[in-house]
Amino acid sequence: MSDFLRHFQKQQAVQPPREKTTKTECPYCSVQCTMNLHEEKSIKVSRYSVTPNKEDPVTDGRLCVKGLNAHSHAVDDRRLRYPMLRIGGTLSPITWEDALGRIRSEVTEIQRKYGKDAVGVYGGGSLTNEECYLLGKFARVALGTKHIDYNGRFCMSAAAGASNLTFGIDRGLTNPLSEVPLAKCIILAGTNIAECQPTIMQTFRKARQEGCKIIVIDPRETATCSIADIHLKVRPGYDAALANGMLKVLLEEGYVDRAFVEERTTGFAELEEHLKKVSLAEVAALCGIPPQLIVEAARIYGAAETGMIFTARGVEQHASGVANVRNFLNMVLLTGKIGKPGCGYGAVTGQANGQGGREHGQKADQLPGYRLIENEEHRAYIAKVWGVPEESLPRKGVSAYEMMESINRGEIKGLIILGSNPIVSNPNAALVEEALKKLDFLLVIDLFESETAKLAHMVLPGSSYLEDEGTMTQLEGRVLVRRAIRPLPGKARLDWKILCDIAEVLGKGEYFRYTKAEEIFQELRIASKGGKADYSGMTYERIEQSHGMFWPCPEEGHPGTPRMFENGFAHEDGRARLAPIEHQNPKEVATRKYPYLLTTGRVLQHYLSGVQTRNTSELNSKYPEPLLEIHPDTAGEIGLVNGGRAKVTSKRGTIRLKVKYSAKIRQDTVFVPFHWGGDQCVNRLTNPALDPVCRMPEFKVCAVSISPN
Ligand SMILES: Nc1nc2c(c(=O)[nH]1)N[C@H]1C(S)=C(S)[C@@H](COP(=O)(O)OP(=O)(O)OC[C@H]3O[C@@H](n4cnc5c(=O)[nH]c(N)nc54)[C@H](O)[C@@H]3O)O[C@H]1N2
Ligand SMILES: Nc1nc2c(c(=O)[nH]1)N[C@H]1C(S)=C(S)[C@@H](COP(=O)(O)OP(=O)(O)OC[C@H]3O[C@@H](n4cnc5c(=O)[nH]c(N)nc54)[C@H](O)[C@@H]3O)O[C@H]1N2
Ligand code: SF4
Ligand SMILES: [Mo]
Repeated sequence: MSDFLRHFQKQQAVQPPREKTTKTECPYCSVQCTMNLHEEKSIKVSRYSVTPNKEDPVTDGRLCVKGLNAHSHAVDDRRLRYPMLRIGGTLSPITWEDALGRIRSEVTEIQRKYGKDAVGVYGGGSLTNEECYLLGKFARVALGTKHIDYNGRFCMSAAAGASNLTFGIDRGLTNPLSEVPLAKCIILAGTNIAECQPTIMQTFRKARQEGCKIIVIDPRETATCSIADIHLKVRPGYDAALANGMLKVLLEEGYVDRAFVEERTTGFAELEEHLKKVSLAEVAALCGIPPQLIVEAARIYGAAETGMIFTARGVEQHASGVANVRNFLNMVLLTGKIGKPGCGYGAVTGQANGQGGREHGQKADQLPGYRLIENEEHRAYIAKVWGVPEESLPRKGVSAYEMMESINRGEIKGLIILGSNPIVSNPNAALVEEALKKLDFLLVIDLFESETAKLAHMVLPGSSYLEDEGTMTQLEGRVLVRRAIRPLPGKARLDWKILCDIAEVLGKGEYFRYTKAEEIFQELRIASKGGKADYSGMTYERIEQSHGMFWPCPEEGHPGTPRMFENGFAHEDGRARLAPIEHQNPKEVATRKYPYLLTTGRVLQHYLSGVQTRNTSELNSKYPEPLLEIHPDTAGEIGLVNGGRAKVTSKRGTIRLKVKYSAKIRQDTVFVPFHWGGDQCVNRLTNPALDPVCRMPEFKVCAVSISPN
């Protein structure tokens, strides 16, 4: 050994690795668990690990397996580090200056030739509130296009649509999670909390220990069923019918809270009339559930002194998603179980900022603070905040999947995507891929070379949660500040800064001059003032002092609003709307050619289109490929073996998957998680039929044929 090496080794031995611990938040789901990132720095390498923040009041200091490994993708060497331009078929590094110059010429040329609306913007719910707000402003002011929408269209739109119609406002959970243990009956409809928001399972367990009865509605016996007293194994697509059956029991067996209905709702007579016509036997047959079990479930909810209903994508991701949710809201209102401790409703929000992401203007019809782009007063107010003439604000555009259709028809020629991987997560994904290939200019701002980035003309390296500061609104409606704790890798830039840089080269820089995220928040506060999602009373300082603040918070002295609807609903007359809901069959039912129902969703280890979690070996090794969950009897009929391969075909395409027997799923239904792209992308099969109100696609049911492969 040379003297130098000996010296070097000795040095290393005497210098213990330097340790640094910083507080951050998990970037994945809507619980937004806070955690500590530990960095152990020795001379050459840094080692990272994550531990829970024991003081987190929401999770009681827990993290799930995704959180425990959340540092992994963010510090990965495969992160994008330079802007890249497609030259001769491959993406090659270029400078920011060249990239921005190219964006200016592409965007200007497309808009000159085809008009302002020929460039679209597509956002996501993992961005901070500041970025969601800025993206909406960027589309309307820097590009002047009406075409902006985001992935929350596939996520929260049905629950939002239903809550707006019924309550006059949409905040995911009407009560803080700390009230869950006060409920004596909880209905979990199409929500798999054990795998999708694992760290809040403890609060439901606590409720159960206090004597709460839990009813789970899901075509599969999921891990969440471990806390269920009753499992209603509904046929996918029949939730509204099931709710009609339960409502009928509530009505006929005297569980209606007459005083509440009288004082705080409208529409009872119409609902009563409708329920008279509902046949429980028919409902039971449609849902594939014994009628007695439906009656029992309704009685438990009806008789309970307090109760809460939660829905998630199982109920919502249907072409009848809004109607489905509304029928569960009918149950909440009919029994008067809202606006009191332990009584309420929750749409269990999905993405990290799934709640804030839907409030501040990245939706086609929306302006900040839940204002509407077609409302003249709202337009005038926001135009004033932005300092632009009202006439310059575009009108409303179309929903996320409809943007893809518009691209496919050649109407939209340029697209800017920030924080989404649409060729994996859109329904009818093969068409979406074809459409994106037709674009004159596709710009993707991401952390990795995602499936969608691989198709792009230009890819820009954006920021991860460790580098990017801003506020996130978690599932309770609680706004949290997340601080930046690491430098950006390579030449990556902050997502919001990239938007400002593009605005600058498009000649609109004067509207986008911020030096830090907090300045954008100050503007967002003003823009949301007087809107439904009012953040105007919040400051970073106030938020940090109290582990988050619940909106609405209309003044600086205001404490925020943990529990909604204590005294009134948000419609002008203060009343909530009961509404008769006619059950509709899903758009595809089983036929001779396509005899099985396919439903889709999530597994514990992976997150959404999988780009981050597939790039995390600790997670990917535990669940490396999508499995077709199928009942052994059904598999036997088809001739599939456990661990063997199957071919699954819908009207839109075919994919091939590994088979996993599961006696826990209905015999007429199969389940496939959607975290993979390419030949394993289940969205090549899913049905893009859209809800008439909210434009949510029917991710949760389509008809398929299955054969051995
Ligand atoms: N591990 C993990 N956690 C996540 C995510 C993730 O990708 N991975 N994503 C986050 C996001 S963005 C979201 S939106 C949430 C989603 O959270 P969830 O909505 O809870 O997740 P899903 O698995 O999509 O669907 C929930 C359940 O609906 C059931 N289901 C299917 N069809 C029907 C039906 O017709 N009726 C009923 N009643 N149930 C049905 C499925 O069997 C499934 O168990 O999770 C968040 N958390
Ligand atoms: N079949 C089926 N399809 C579904 C669903 C289903 O249940 N079934 N669920 C739908 C739902 S609920 C959702 S929310 C959508 C989500 O689906 P997508 O919109 O595709 O969401 P992600 O996978 O989160 O995509 C995020 C992309 O942005 C990148 N990214 C993550 N964080 C950041 C960031 O901070 N900055 C930047 N610049 N990039 C970032 C990631 O690397 C990734 O490539 O999928 C929908 N699709
Ligand atoms: S529950 Fe959600 S936020 Fe918490 S650690 Fe798991 S994925 Fe992250
Ligand atoms: Mo979602």
